[in-house]
Amino acid sequence: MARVGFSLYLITDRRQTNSRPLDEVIEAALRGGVKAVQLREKDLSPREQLELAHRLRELTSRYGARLLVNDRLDIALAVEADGVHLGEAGIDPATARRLIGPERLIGVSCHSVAGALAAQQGGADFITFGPVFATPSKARYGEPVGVKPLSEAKRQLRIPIFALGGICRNSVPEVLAAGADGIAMISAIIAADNPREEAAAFLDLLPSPAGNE
Ligand code: 3NM
Repeated sequence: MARVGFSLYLITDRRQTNSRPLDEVIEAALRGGVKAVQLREKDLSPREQLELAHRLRELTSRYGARLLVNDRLDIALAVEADGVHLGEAGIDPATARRLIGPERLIGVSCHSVAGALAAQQGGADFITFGPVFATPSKARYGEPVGVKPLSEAKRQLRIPIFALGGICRNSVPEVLAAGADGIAMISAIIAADNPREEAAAFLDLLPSPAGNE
């Protein structure tokens, strides 16, 4: 975890903010202690993603948090993000590494033990693994895989593994017991009535130095 340095990974979805501006929700989560944010607004145009990335870069820097950009290496580089987050079927981590250099983080979304091993082999710094549980985020992430393959992936990986998909406060002990090094989520924080308090409550459940460097 040393290189990664956070254990709560917040993923954006501006459609789940209950009509609040995304920046406002992200800032509340940062106030609650979130130290890593992934910009994931795939349906925005590249220009719109770039503009949002600039704003989130400013916000995350202000709170000493990392910013990672989903898929778009160009946007990550343009705003001096701390890393990129790749899909299993996207640009492979080894190619991404050549483009973004040795310092920036590479996260990869994995859905199977084989995918997790391939991501590690390709040079990923960490992976998200899921969907562990049924996700209220509705999009098509496939059937929940449960905690068993998460444990199996953990057994075979050296890099940190973040449980993703349907994570709520109640499920944190189970995924930690299964071997997750951290957790990642959209709705539990983005759609929360009070994203600041929710983020802080999640961080309290995570082993120290949860969310902190
Ligand atoms: N990726 P929530 S599940 C963006 O399994 C994403 O790779 C997944 O949303 C994967 O925390 C997911 O609201 C959605 O369940 C997670």
